Amino acid sequence: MSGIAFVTGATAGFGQAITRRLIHEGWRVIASGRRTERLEALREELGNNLLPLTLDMTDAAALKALPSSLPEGWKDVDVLINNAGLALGLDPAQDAEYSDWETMIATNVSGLSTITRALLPGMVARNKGYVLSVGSTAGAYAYKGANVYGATKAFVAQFMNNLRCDLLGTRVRVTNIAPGLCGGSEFSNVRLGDATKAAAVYEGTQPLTPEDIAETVSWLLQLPAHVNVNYIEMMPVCQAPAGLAVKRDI
Ligand code: NDP
Ligand code: 8X3
Repeated sequence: MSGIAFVTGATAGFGQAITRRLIHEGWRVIASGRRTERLEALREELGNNLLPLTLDMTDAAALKALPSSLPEGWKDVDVLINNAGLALGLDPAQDAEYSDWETMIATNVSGLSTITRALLPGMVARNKGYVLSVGSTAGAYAYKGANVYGATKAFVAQFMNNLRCDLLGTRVRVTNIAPGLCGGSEFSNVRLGDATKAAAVYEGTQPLTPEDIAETVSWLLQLPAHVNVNYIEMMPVCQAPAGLAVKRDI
């Protein structure tokens, strides 16, 4: 499979690694995010098979205007890689900032579902396409401080499951990739707002890398067109879902 891939969150981390990988494999890539200068730098690096697109995932009108708002020759998106997203904070629910919750829901839930809705009709009409979303292990396993972030990733998981039902009878594929601990991106800096605290998250570990995620995306896209992988959960060897907590004498 090759053609046009639309990568959200291409300015950093997974999205940047996925963009580089797909361009090197012959795809044309619409690389989107809010930081225009980073997108322009990517075009400088990767050439004219990359279309930089400044796009805020919380701007519903801009998302709904897709794909018509894309330049001629870029409207028929074959693959949507729903990667843009973020976690904000690790405070317990009772102390969390309302605004952090609102931003995570606006980006990870509303933005992701709106862009998917906007690009699906073209895929269905062409009877060819792929919606590949980056969920998280946080969507399957609860942990302290994950409250709304984990819930947004559970949304991604179930939205992808439900899309598979609606798309049955078409040749449009759907996958949820759910990584665990992954370094080499801005994720923890964004979440914790502090470089030292962010670095401590990965201390003494060998986490997944953005290139590991890009490798998985690349593999999925090379599978025969009749194969649909519903769900992939990835963790580094140093991580496992290691049990429930018990608090005594409360
Ligand atoms: P980064 O912080 O490095 O990258 C996040 C990307 O999302 C950036 O390109 C950013 O672009 C974009 N983004 C955030 N908010 C918006 C917005 N409102 N509009 C448009 N783009 C936005 O994080 P990662 O690469 O690590 O994360 C990518 C995805 O993977 C996220 O969905 C994250 O939840 C998920 N994930 C991450 C894991 C990890 O441990 N790192 C593990 C599991 C899942 P810009 O700021 O330029 O707009
Ligand atoms: C990112 C992985 O464990 O920080 O989604 O939630 S985790």
